[in-house]
Amino acid sequence: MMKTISILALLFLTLFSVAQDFTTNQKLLNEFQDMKFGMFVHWGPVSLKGTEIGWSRGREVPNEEYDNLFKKFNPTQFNADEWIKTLKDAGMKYFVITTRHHDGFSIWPTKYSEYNISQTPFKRDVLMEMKKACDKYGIMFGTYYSICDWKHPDYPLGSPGGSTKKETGNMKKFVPFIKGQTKELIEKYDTKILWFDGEWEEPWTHEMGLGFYDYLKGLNENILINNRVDKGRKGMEGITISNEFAGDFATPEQRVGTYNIDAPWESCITICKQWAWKPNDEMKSLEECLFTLVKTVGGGGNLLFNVGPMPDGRIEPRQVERLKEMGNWLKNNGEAIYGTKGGPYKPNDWLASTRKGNTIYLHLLNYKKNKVQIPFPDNVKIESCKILKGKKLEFKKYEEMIQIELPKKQKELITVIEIRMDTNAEYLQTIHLN
Ligand code: FHN
Repeated sequence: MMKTISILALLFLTLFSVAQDFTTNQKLLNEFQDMKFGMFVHWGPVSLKGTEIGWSRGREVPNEEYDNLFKKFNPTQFNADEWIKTLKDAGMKYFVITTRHHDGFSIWPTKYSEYNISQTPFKRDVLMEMKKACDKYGIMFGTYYSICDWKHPDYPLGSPGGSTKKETGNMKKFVPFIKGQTKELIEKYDTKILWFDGEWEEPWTHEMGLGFYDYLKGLNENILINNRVDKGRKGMEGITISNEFAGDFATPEQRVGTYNIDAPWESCITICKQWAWKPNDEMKSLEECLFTLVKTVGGGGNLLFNVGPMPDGRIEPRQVERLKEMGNWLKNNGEAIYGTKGGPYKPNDWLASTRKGNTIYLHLLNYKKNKVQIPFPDNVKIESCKILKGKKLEFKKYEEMIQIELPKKQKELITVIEIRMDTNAEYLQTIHLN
């Protein structure tokens, strides 16, 4: 009898472990990965102070003052179509906005908390307006949601930065709160990406993460959930330390993720320094923005590029201009980005590469030499070699190498070379360049 029970238990455990194989909607994941480039938005009443969202509460801005900023939050120049126009002009394909950050403020009229947009002078449901604008322009709509909430009485830790304890903390009451709110984001706003964050603190456990992932996929299997739903994220490197942890994609932060063409990942990086708006915040150059994009895509990942809109509701004109410049580059070179796979050459500081079907795209970064010599398999025949949408280039192959003659003065920040071959480039082994 005992023997059959232990066999049944074993059977159940194996079945359960197999069940751990998280139900990711592959079609949606492929669509997500093919998009490559998205807009991340960190925004809320804190933009009135120009300090960092969440972290400046109880640090630069006393809790009392921070928690009353919403009474003055009135972004009258907010225009969802304008934001999406900026997104499209940048060549971006999807959108993720902070719905509730660590500071606890919800930008939609949620029934689970009074501390939301409907209590501001602005009142309008900016989240629904963004959702509608995304649908109108065919942009995938995603929602950032912080698991930690340093203001909410039921969440055990508080500001500054989760460093204080709340007597009232009770995760048994807090988890139903976040389940309620995320149910609204799925059922009322039909979010396609649940971009979690704030999972690193002690009150949130692996068991809670697993349960929450299954709960959300139970509500709608056709959504993507990042790896910050659980406790498997390896810090800012963002990779998932093992497949016992839930999450459909990894999330390196403020860095180009490590080359990986087997498991989906997305780097989230700021166009300036701070996530939320800061007056005169240092903004990345066009070169740094484009190099970050091609190295990320060349490494097999997506880039979620962040802007922090101003308290009046506009995205800062200089940031709009910089994004437009990125979009102009993508207008000419988008075929070497969208829908490609990373590699076969691992990105370094002068080259990144992407591939699609029988074509490899070399992205030469600020490359001034008049020829490029890189390893290339002898058993692969080259049909054509040219500047993307430009002139044919002379090349010669020898001992597992290729030498390509380049036009004299390359003025481009990035010179993209298209190499068509007689075999599928996606099957080529990864080639490490010194
Ligand atoms: O604390 C947040 C930070 O404010 C921002 O939201 C980033 C975005 O990925 N994540 C956290 C820091 O890891």
